[in-house]
Amino acid sequence: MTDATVSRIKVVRGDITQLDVDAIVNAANESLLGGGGVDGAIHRAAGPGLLAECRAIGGCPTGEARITNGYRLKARHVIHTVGPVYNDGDSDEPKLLKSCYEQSLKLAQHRSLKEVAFPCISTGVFGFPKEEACEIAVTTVLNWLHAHDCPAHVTFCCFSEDDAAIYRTRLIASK
Ligand code: AR6
Repeated sequence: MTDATVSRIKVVRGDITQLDVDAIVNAANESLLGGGGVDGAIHRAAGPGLLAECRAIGGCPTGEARITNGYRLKARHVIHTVGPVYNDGDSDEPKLLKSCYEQSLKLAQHRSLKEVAFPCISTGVFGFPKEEACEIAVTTVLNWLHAHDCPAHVTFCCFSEDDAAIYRTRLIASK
């Protein structure tokens, strides 16, 4: 991968609800009606307007994505994607996780968004192994950025320092 493509990716450790970007991605569930983890944090920070818009959407299948406004967040939009629950690793989990990243990027491109931030989708409550999920996330985002100008920048927002280290190591390896 070229340095120019890799340099469009940033890794930060922190709370995704605090980021001032065009869109943050939410690791949602198929109901789109909120939950725990990053989903709960995003709904708490965005306020009731987000839940109302999500309710009107009426759900989202695993591996797909939907976009809403950001309401009280600094982020202008929220892209809700539904990661797979990790079962045995042999039930399409990798394919579905890849699809989450691609479908989210596709929505960002469609709206001409410049900067999008992702959490580590499926690696909390849904139990996807962190290293394998990072490999899928970074490969999919790098391939997208290599082929598209939009979004211009992608941030991986990791909640723990351990997760951030996994992403930084993976990105260094891709240079
Ligand atoms: N900012 C960034 N990352 C966060 C934050 C935050 N504020 N809070 C947690 N994370 P999870 P999943 C990280 O469980 O595995 C919900 O109930 C967390 O450390 O939020 O896709 C939904 O409604 C982990 O690295 O999402 C679904 O039912 C990552 O976000 C289900 O959980 C994902 O962990 C989705 O499970």
